[in-house]
Amino acid sequence: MSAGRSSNRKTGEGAPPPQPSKHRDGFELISRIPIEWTKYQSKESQSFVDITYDISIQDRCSRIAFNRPNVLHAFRPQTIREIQQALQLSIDNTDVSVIILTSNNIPKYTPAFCAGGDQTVRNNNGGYQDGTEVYPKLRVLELQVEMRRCPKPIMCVVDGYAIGGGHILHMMCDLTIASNRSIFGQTGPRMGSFDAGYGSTRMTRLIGQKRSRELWFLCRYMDSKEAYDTGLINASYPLPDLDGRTAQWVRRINMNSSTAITCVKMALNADEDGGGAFGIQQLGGQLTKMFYQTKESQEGRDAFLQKRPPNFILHSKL
Ligand code: S0N
Repeated sequence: MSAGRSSNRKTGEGAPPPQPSKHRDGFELISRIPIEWTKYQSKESQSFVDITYDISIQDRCSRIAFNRPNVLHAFRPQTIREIQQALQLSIDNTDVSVIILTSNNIPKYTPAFCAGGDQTVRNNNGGYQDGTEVYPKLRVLELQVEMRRCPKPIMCVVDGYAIGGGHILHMMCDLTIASNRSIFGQTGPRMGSFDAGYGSTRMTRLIGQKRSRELWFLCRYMDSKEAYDTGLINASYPLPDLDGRTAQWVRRINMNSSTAITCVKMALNADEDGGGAFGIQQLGGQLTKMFYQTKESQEGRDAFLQKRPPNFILHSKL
């Protein structure tokens, strides 16, 4: 019935019947005018040295950017600590629904998203020490988990090298878009290191066993096209389009339900991470948060406080 009605209404007598089209999702109609950033003036963000932190009230997003272009944004403990703080600022800020992780490139230096752990402060006692740690540690592992547990979607915008621990950070993001001059890879077995956690398991889920072993065993790099073809990234765009496409992706996410996105993120995490702390537990936590907002849940608390038996039947919708 609806097909006949739609045919008459939209195409007229004798015209070909309407066909399904992927463009009905409206994605290509979304504005690609680059996001306007407002310098975020909190006490914490003003003291950032290794990163910059900005938000856009209009586009409901934050931008966390590596800012060490002279070392291709290699991270030291201070860099990771600042990203951890910026991530928390983004989580706590109700004006932020999408978080962008990227880098500030300047023409003088090779473009990079992040060249991994800063080898000049890699310590012989099992971690990194730049004078800011009590003892050397692999702080980036904490950040990986925090990104995974972050209830808001994190989108990585890569321009240039994403190597080693920097490559793993892009894999930890929920989405990655990249300029077409970007390069992706691991160097651990050549640099005397490895990541047997998310750095291996996430990659395998993204691109499969054979290609993961190729990236790790050979330390071969992939360009953007190969990275897209294997499923390592979501999209590759010419550099001049990257800011506009970033804006388009953010705006599209923001048109959708943030609660739905959080629950799907947790479910997808649970599929990979299993039960326990990083899987079902987090999905369950989100459900509890929503349950607390129902009359049925509030009845349990209210009855206790009012010293009476609860009447769940009055409020249950099942
Ligand atoms: C990316 C490369 C190929 C670019 O070459 P290009 O264009 O010739 O530039 P360069 O002249 O080499 O670089 C410019 C300046 O940047 C410095 N630099 C680059 N990368 C690093 C780095 N990682 N640490 C410190 N400095 C870096 C260069 O030294 C140069 O400086 P100047 O001008 O002063 O000479 C090329 O740069 C390259 O190959 N870089 C190394 C990339 C790499 O191998 N990264 C991986 C580092 N290791 C990790 O990330 C380990 C992660 C890990 O395994 C892990 C696992 C679990 C838990 C924790 C960890 C962890 O260690 O964090």
